Amino acid sequence: MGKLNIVGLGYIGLPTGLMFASNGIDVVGTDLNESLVETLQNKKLTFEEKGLQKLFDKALECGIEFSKKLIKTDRYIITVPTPYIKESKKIEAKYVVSAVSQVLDVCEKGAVVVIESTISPGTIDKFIRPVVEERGFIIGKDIHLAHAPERIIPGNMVFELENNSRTIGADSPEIAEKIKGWYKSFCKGDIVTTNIKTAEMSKVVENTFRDINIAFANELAKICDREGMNVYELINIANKHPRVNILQPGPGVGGHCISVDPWFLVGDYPDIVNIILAARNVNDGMPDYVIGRMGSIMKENNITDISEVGLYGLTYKENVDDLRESPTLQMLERFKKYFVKGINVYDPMVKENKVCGQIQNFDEFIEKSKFIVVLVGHQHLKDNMNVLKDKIILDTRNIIEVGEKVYKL
Ligand code: SAJ
Repeated sequence: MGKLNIVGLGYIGLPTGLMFASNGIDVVGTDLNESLVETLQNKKLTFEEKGLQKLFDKALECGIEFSKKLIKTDRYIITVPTPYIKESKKIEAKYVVSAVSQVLDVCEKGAVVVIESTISPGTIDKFIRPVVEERGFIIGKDIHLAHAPERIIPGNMVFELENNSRTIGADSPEIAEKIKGWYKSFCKGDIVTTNIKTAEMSKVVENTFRDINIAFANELAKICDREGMNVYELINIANKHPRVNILQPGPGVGGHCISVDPWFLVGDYPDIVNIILAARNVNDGMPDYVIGRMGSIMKENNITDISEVGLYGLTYKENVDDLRESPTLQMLERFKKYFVKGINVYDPMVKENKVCGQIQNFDEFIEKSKFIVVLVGHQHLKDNMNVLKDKIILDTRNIIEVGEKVYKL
């Protein structure tokens, strides 16, 4: 077998490539983003993630290479972004189609092309096969297609890469087994093989399940607020039941996965979806709900000056530096729309200023903000709880002990 070419070195491609390389596979990672490739070639990581530096060092020792151009080989794993089109809610397949097309320009005859990026069910049939066939390739002979969706959770990627179970969908059991052999180099979990469409569907369904469960928790938070009840206590009690496992309410569902994938099902099955769409709407409505809660807390405490208000946390969840689809960004968009200016924003994980009002100095943020809305439960805040004691707080992540001036979701 030739080198394993990882195409797309983002949040999934990079750790995956490093993991393969650290486990004895000859890997080259490719990305069109020249500065990203140069950073990696200069032995610097492009994002922060627990355990990634160690893995990077090991992969470098094992000889991983990074390239701006695709090389000729007989095996590729594609890990490029797959967003959705805002209006239609259907997948934007152009990046993945373009990556496959570029692979066809260079690959060896009989090459195996595995797509790891999340794709909506039927994407390979609808968008990839036609491109391959138009180019004169016979699928199953000149080229083999497969889908091996990733499942790793930002914040615990390295552990989950090694320990999660995986799914591999291919046109034939032989190709599925061949790919399984590659992943077995590091994956300690079960590796289940199936057809391509089931693999596509399983990934989207897993993230949709979580979205629906979070929406349920968010709806409970609203019910409890109306009843003056503590939603966290309620969920804690309900979860003592052996078959109940409710997730946690929060300011909204961000990230590039859970807030995106259910839309694929909404876009493709508009006449069938009910729960899936309702859950999306509940979760997408949470930033507005938090703004509403902020308004009533400000009124209750006679706060009229927005520059006395601080939003803690810009990332989509705790202890990551990823801002994609973050609830805080969604709230800031709303403020912009209504010409609300001057709110303070702080996030210890975001070292460059990305939004108006962002402050890099934590002490300055604390000093300016009489009312703090905790939107992300970073470890940083847990380590600095003492500075919050005289503040009015809306804690949307349930990380602060209940107190006189602490409001919960
Ligand atoms: N959230 C809540 N309440 C919860 C859990 C999460 O409000 O109880 C929020 C988070 O704050 C965040 C969003 O949901 O804004 C998503 O966070 P997450 O930690 O649930 O998931 P992601 O997006 O980081 O990663 C998910 C994972 N999918 C599942 O757990 C089913 C991961 O395993 C996938 O690999 C990843 O999506 C992906 O790439 O698809």
